Amino acid sequence: MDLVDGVRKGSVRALAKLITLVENEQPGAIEAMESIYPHTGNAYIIGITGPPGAGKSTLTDKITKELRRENYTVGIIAIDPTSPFTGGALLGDRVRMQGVSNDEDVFIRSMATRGTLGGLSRATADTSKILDAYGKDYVIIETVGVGQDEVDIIRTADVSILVVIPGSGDDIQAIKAGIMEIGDIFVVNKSDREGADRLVTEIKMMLDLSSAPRDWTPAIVKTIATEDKGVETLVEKIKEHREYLMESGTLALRRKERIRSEITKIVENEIFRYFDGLIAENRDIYDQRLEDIVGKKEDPYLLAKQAVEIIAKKISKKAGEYKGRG
Ligand SMILES: Nc1nc2c(ncn2[C@@H]2O[C@H](COP(=O)(O)OP(=O)(O)O)[C@@H](O)[C@H]2O)c(=O)[nH]1
Ligand SMILES: [Mg+2]
Repeated sequence: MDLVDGVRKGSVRALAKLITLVENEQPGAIEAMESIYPHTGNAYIIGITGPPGAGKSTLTDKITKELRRENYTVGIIAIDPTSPFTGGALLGDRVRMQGVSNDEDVFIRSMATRGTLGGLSRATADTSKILDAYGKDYVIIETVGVGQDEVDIIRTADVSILVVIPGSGDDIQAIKAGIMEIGDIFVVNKSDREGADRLVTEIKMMLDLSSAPRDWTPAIVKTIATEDKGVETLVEKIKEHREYLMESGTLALRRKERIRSEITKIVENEIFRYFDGLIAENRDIYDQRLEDIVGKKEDPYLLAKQAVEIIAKKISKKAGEYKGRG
């Protein structure tokens, strides 16, 4: 595997190419990930999420600068679910990360929503592993919002940072809606605006109310990303949290949990590909049967059961072929 070799030897070109290969699920992608995997586990993964415009990219830029001051290398994965349509958002991230985008020890990759189920979180997880194997000390994943894909992505991080800003009531609503539990560190960015202290109090109150059992009391940090204020404290908190994770054994548990959900994703993805192929091969029949189901002449359960049976046969045939080869 030339690309994997290239990545291991520090070639940025190989790095970019391998990420593209894996992101697009091109032939050889799975084999490449198989050879990448043994070289992972050294990078520390930071997940940053929050509503659009909260200052995540600006913060990522400043956190990266702080880490670079200490000579750590950094990989950044910026995810914007809306970008296939707007195109502009990714550019925005790049502009916001101008401070580090010319630093050759910082690698920035923008990623858009994938078509398939869970495709984005899989692509993100793989990219993060590739950056890890390349030798990055830190990988920062920036993602927008609170959808299931984003929650899955943030779960793949070692530390989850939730960014909120004063003066927008719906942010707190969003937190209430259920992502409160995933935040290890809360950042109240744009603290130059009115209401920052009130927001800190609100978050504290909500954390007190939350019944989720925890050994780590989530830190709350006020920042003004544009002025680089509070970022040093934030990086300190990231490190404190990392020490807690290591000493308590939680890091190992989290990583095991991550692998568990990744395996589920890989299996889902693989089976879904078979299903997609099956539909593509039988498009007319499928359409006709859909009509019948809509017209109550048939039911969806039978069709689904038959599809699963066909897929199972195809998979066992393929497994037989593997055995024959090996
Ligand atoms: N006033 C103020 N503006 C900020 C702060 N942080 C970021 N911004 C601005 O908020 C806008 C959105 O920032 P961006 O980092 O792109 O947000 P993202 O969508 O969460 O990545 C930009 O115009 C930033 O310059 C801050 O602490 N204070
Ligand atoms: Mg951004």
